[in-house]
Amino acid sequence: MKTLLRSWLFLLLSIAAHAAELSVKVGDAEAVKLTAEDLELLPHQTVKAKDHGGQEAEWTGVPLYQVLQHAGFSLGDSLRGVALARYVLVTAADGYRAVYALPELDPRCTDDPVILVDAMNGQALDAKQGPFRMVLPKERRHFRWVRQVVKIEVLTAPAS
Ligand SMILES: Nc1nc2c(c(=O)[nH]1)N[C@H]1C(S)=C(S)[C@@H](COP(=O)(O)O)O[C@H]1N2
Ligand SMILES: [Mo]
Repeated sequence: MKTLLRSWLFLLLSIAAHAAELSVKVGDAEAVKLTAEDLELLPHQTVKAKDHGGQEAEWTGVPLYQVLQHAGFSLGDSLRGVALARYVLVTAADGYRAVYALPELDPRCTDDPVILVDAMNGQALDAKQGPFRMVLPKERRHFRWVRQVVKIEVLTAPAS
């Protein structure tokens, strides 16, 4: 009985740990798994933006290009050639997906950040939003503010 309880507890704990794991996959390379603790070690940025309900909040997280860099993908010296046909696909726990083009992530191209947020108003994100959420403070609509991000992929648009 005790063993059964222990294995149940183990199962529950692994599910909880798994939920907080983010997979970053660059092309055909093996996916890199990131936990909330891994993300905490990366450089963070805080921005102010209104949530979908119009409430102003402070969002803290890691710029998406730096998450990619951590997983071994660099935007490179200049975005041109085949790099311009690459894009980032972000997938949520509920299957919601959104695409971001590389120049949108590059601080040399734009002042509008694209951030993988892990805290709002100094608190870790709740289960509805987090543990990770995309935040684009300058984007007027919120459809790319993907909640519960579980996967980030760098893909290449097929040649036609
Ligand atoms: N995972 C996930 N993220 C999502 C959505 C969704 O359906 N699933 N809807 C998007 C849309 S269309 C909007 S307007 C905002 C709404 O943000 P809120 O749920 O925090 O109000 O979340 C965005 N992020
Ligand atoms: Mo929306």
